[in-house]
Amino acid sequence: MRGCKDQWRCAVFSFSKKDQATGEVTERQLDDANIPAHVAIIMDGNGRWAQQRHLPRIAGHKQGMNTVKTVAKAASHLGVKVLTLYAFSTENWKRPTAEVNYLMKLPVDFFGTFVPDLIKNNIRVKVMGYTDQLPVATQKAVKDAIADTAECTGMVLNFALNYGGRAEIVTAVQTLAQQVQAGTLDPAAIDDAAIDDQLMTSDLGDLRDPDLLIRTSGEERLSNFMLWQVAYSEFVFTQQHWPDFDQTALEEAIYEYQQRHRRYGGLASEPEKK
Ligand code: V07
Repeated sequence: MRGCKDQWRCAVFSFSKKDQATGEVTERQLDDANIPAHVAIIMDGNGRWAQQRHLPRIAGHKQGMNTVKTVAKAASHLGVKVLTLYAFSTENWKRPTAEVNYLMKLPVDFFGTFVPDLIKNNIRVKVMGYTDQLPVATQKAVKDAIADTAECTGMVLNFALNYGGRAEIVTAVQTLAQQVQAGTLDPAAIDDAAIDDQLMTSDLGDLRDPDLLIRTSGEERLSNFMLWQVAYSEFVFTQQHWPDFDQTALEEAIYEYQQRHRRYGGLASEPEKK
């Protein structure tokens, strides 16, 4: 296929979609030169997925974690550089205690079952959020996952954990205000880049802003996710609940992204971008 030497890698760029209603199969081709570098996903619908099966909500979260594993590997094979996943928001503490306790065990579970696979796939774990407020065992699992994959040079799997977009901006503003008060920062020097540098995505450098934001399960809201960073992102919403999302669903979303981006082909950046 088109000047590509790696058979397996190329195979994933061509995919077929089956229409559930008509049974019609469509062959589609992804443009491997236009894979979004940073994909962010709001993993919604675990509870609804479980409810439809008369299962407890936590069964949906468990299945959702397995989907994280599938989608992380698929994204990495497609050439995505950063995959950011909204795992737990600052608002999620309002859920029933038993559910929160279960969610807090997921990073531990994930670490115990998936780190060797991550290393094999050269995937590095990163976490953004107020992790110091998490239970100690959860913090340890997160730190271990980061440490054990620190040498990986491929895709960054970035979990937003106890993350909130407004809180992130508030923290950044407080830091800048302290620098102004200390006399080390001129208010006139506060620009886009100065704010970028104070956000939790600063260590991602040029890859800090998602090119593509996906939200599953039919909701079409941002829900306090990466408010600053999605200023120029393409948004793709899918009906599938997160546990049903898979490699084909990811390819579909990237295909949609590429359809929208074709019109900018050859330009350094789209017209409205700074
Ligand atoms: C969580 C599974 C995915 C669906 C959405 C909610 C439930 C993976 C992690 C995780 C986080 C940090 C880390 C390793 C793994 C996770 C929570 C929930 C709280 F270092 N999935 N997942 N964390 N869900």
